[in-house]
Amino acid sequence: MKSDREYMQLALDLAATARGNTNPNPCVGAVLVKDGVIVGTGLHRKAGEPHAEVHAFNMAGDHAKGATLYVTLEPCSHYGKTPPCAKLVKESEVSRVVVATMDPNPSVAGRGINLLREAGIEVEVGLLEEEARKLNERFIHNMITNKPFVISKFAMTMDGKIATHSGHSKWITSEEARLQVHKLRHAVDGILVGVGTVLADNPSLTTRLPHREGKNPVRIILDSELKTPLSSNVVNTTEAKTIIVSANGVEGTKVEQLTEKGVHILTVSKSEHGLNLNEMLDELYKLGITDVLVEGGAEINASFLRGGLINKVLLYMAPKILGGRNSKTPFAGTDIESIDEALQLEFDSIEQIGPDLCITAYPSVE
Ligand code: AOF
Ligand code: ZN
Repeated sequence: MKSDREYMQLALDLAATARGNTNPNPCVGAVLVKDGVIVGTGLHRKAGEPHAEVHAFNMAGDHAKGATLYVTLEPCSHYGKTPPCAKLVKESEVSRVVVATMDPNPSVAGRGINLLREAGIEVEVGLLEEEARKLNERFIHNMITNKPFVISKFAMTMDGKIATHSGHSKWITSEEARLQVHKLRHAVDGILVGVGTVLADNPSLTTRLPHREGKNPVRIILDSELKTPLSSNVVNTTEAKTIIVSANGVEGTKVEQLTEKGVHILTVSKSEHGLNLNEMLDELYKLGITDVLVEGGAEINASFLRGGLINKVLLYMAPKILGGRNSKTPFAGTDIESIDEALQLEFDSIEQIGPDLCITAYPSVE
């Protein structure tokens, strides 16, 4: 017989297979076990579709009676796009429910668990909780802040350079690492760069995956003076939506021309250091963007750093040393005097991808 932990791990693995496809909803997995036999499994595949528990109960049928339900997120208690799972769990007459973590959605937030306990079902909460919270880090952040989850991603050499003095940067990391970035693009709602990157590289910022179609994130360009050329790829390629974020008050023919080409112009106020990024994040969240991959350049990265808006860092490091006193580094911005003012992070993991390393870190919580 397998342990509770192993069944929960299976539920987490199932949930993770839908990563990137469930936005704005969380990834959730469920496993039903009776007398040591798995009688039902399910995962939430897409917002609007049934929740994980529904699939698991459909599979189990009558076998659910007296079974144990392992679910990675507290069963919901509210009527959203779908009916409450806690009600279904209650009616199914399972004898025990093991939950990895609570649902931070204010419409649920413990009510699902209470409902089950009140019905006399034994409920345990907290098994593999850390893993479950990591799986839904984006969703948890959304629920707490009503803002998109911001991932700062950059590729650099071992000596911390992202380009030569003239801006040459193709390529720092290997094809394998670049492919992983495309997988990441597939999983996020928005990808953000500054207009400087558009002018320098004319990127299309789409998801390109071999052998399968990728989902394109919304392209977000920070451009306070509307310098994005009408002929640029982000304006002219139609497979992904483009939002240009500019300053309140921009108007004139460029606005009309861009709008005519299908670009959404989002205006925000200007702060001392440029566009008000906090306000921008609020607006993007209202537009349904739950996470944003910030791909540079160095000034944009610095603006997010200065604003304390980075929620996760993905550093791709190539085994190269570039040198050069004028080579570019990932974060520019205004100089600070003391090392104490640095953003303090904690390393989470290191993964080798081909010849490169991918280092994941999160800002420390005080
Ligand atoms: C669960 N199991 O598989 C998921 C849950 O609009 P709806 O009806 O899809 O509800 C979305 C909310 O339900 C979402 O914000 C989160 O609180 C919860 N997601 N809950 O019990 C699932 N996907
Ligand atoms: Zn549910």
